[in-house]
Amino acid sequence: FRRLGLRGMKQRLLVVANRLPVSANRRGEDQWSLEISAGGLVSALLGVKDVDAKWIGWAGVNVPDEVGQQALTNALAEKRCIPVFLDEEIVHQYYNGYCNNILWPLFHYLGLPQEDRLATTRNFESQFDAYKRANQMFADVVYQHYQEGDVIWCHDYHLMFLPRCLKEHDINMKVGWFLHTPFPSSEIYRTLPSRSELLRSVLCADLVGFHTYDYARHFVSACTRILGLEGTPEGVEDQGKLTRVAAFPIGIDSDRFKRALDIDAAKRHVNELKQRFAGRKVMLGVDRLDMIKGIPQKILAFEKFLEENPEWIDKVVLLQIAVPTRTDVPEYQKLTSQVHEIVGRINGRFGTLSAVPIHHLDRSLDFHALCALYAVTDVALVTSLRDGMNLVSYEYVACQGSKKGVLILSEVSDQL
Ligand code: ADQ
Repeated sequence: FRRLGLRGMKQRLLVVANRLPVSANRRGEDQWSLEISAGGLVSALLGVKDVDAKWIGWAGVNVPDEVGQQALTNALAEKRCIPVFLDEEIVHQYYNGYCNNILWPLFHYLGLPQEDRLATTRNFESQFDAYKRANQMFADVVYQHYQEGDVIWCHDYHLMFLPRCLKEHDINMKVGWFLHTPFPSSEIYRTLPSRSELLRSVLCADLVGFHTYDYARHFVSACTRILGLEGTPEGVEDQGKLTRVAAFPIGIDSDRFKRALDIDAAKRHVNELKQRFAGRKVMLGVDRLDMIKGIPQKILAFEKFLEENPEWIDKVVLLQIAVPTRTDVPEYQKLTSQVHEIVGRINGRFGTLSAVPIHHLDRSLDFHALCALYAVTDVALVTSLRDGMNLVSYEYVACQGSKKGVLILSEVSDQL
């Protein structure tokens, strides 16, 4: 924050991310309930303390009527959140289409969508257009709430166009942009048709941050190779204007996890889990149900382990907690069915009358239940095929205390 010029509580921080840290559910015409959402960006930013921060983002629901919008705005204000209202069409094109079907797989080295390439090409322009319109809608909400001196912190691949919209509105706004995913090698990034426009827009920010030095280096190479700009040790220079580029590896508030285990609710969960799995070793997976997390690969590896070590059947359990995500995107629907099919087959193959080897839950867990699982399990399996950082690995270690379970971390994860 200091690098962006934020000097204490007198200045405000406006965090802008695609999703707010809470999901909204409608209970009546003007009644909303709010629930904290599970995901890395939210977890990472829970650690932001000692700043006067407000969060601007989409609440994850379509609210076409004014009464509903006003009621939701009021409910969110109590949580220091400000909604951006996106209609179904723009969500389909911008979020499901351009963000989740194009940028997300590309940034994780899965390439542009292979299936029906021609349809993707046909849709590409309209999706990119929707992406820019959506970013402008976020910018419009920022302008409504901006006060001179505020620092604006834009997050992730959803909002690469936002720094440009903000600076076009007011060149003096202090703008940072942080990417939570990997930034791929320029060889991969250059396959994106809108590569130059997006890079130029991100470069409008004053400070651009990545989890690792490698991602920052890839970004600078993309700017030099694609835009012909000059990379310097501080960042990227364009006609005398410097955009600073740096690595800011994200972490967790580890004390929050340790403290949670002192609460009665967590202690109850710990005791229940210990009784339930007594006499067996427990391996744990906690992921959003996303193709980059390598969930089918993890489950198949567990099957291979049982196949090669039959003495472990009935003595070890894999507990996979997979919170559903992007459920409107066909690729994610296919992944869910694939995981269910593999789990069913392995449980049929190795299960006994008294126990099954894999417990798979398609849902989010509350914070104390999650901490209890991290505390009692013997092994945590993080098998991402690529991941920006991966906070689950940190959370597991923070909750283990003196137990010293084993963290098995994919060798392509970037914490190594
Ligand atoms: P994610 O891909 O969401 O984040 P990750 O960093 O592992 O991945 O964070 C997931 C968070 O969600 C963790 O805090 C975890 O506790 C929580 N969570 C996951 N499954 C849950 C479940 N079933 N129930 C409850 N909570 C659950 C993105 C990038 C990452 C990057 C983060 C932060 O993809 O690479 O580390 O942002 O920058």
